[in-house]
Amino acid sequence: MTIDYAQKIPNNVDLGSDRTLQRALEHWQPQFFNWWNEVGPEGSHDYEVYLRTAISVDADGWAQFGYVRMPEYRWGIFLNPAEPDRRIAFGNHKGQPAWQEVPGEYRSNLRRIIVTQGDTEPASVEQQRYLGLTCPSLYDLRNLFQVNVEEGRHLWAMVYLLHRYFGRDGREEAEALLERRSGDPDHPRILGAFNEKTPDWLSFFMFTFFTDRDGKFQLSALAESAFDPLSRTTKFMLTEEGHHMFVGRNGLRRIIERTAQIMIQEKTDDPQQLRALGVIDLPTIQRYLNFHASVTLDLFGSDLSSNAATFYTTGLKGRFREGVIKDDHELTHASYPILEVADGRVTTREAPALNALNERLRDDFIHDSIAGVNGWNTALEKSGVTFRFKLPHKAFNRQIGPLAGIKFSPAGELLNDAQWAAGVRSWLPTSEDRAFVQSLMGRVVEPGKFANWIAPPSSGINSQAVDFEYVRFN
Ligand code: BYC
Repeated sequence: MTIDYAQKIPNNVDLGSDRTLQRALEHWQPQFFNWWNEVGPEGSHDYEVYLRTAISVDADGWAQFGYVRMPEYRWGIFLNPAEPDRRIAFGNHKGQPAWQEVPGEYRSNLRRIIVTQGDTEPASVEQQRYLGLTCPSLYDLRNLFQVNVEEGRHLWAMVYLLHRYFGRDGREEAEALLERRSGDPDHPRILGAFNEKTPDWLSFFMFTFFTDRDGKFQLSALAESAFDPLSRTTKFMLTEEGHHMFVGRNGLRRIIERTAQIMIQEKTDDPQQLRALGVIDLPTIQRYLNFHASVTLDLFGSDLSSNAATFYTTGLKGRFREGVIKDDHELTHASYPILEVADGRVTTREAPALNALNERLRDDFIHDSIAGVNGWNTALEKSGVTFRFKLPHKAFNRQIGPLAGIKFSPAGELLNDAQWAAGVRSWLPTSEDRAFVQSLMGRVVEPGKFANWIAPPSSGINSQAVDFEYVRFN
């Protein structure tokens, strides 16, 4: 179905036929613009950016490229087409028709999941607010803005569900989504990682590599939901999420490629020498990786969670690729291994699979992340550099779940306080690391030019040249 751009809010949900809902959203829309102006990308108001906009959800329409003045981006509401006779794939309601309305008894849990998902979207825009001022190229600036406008659209996606299906409570939650602020001690965002700073582009690429990947796994689990509108909206969000992870994966690959190039050219792996040459030494990149991986691992929640069990048995949230898993999709008698500390060491023990669903999704995420990290190692190998990146152990630097506060090295060894204190500077970014990375952040906006610390991409966006004018400043 094509989206009707003649309407104030582009949509493929036939908004025009529901005057009450349309009015509620038209009331929320100016508040969204105020929020965007207040905490969205700094200084971007007059820029014309070569952006992808969805004009329909089918293959031809979801990625239309053209220049858009940033505040005029058309944030819309798009759901994937309904699957005829869709059935619930898991939990107590397995085999029953998917729900088109919210069952009363699941209202508050469903609302809570949608609010938590919705809260991450504006949070990430707030976290990335100042990055445009220090972009390493026009190409990267454009990618940042693409990510930002799409996170804004994902907020719209959740706000639509709140307004359409949750009445007054939903409208209040939609307003609160614009009131919380990333990192604000009085009104923080809901989940930990979304209150961290994203102060430089190395952090941004790590965030889009790891934290947007949490998005991929959580959205995939929600795409299985028995509540069909949530399933359809998250399926469409997932198509957009792919580009966000691409930005992270390729951004990091380009940084690593540039450092490796200088290492070979200058025949050195000395961090100080490399820093003096204006590139980011690989151990510093590993420390950033350790930080972002561990903070993101926390986003999956506690290893054992009765919430997760309830969400699954009641059909609200499934597993990653539920449809291809070969089991009974009820898990009442199944078990799953979780980590625990016993007799001074980490071991695994079998726990009820239903309660361990957060852990299972975390493991799916780890598997996917390792594949990405291996890609950089292959590139290092090809360039003749012996350094290898490694994902830290699942127990490293955790703040959520039973491993929180217990000290482990990135290799997974249990440590006492003195051992932790002796190692932490080589495992997590130090203030000196952060200051050094910050010192590299200039602003490069001449088409085809790139900051010294990052290699150009191998190709441009939408088959455009790498030196295409991705952003026009007016
Ligand atoms: N920080 O029973 P537990 C994305 C809370 S990213 C702070 O284990 P549960 C994106 C938890 O809320 C995807 N608090 O939790 C990426 C609970 O609090 P209450 C986002 C945390 O419910 C980049 C308590 O601890 N989507 O889209 O099983 C850019 C007990 O914990 C944290 C979703 O997350 C934390 N890290 O699981 C833009 C999907 N972890 O209720 C966007 C929706 C846990 O007792 N959310 N807590 O006060 C969920 O499915 C679940 O809420 C969670 C938590 C998996 C997050």
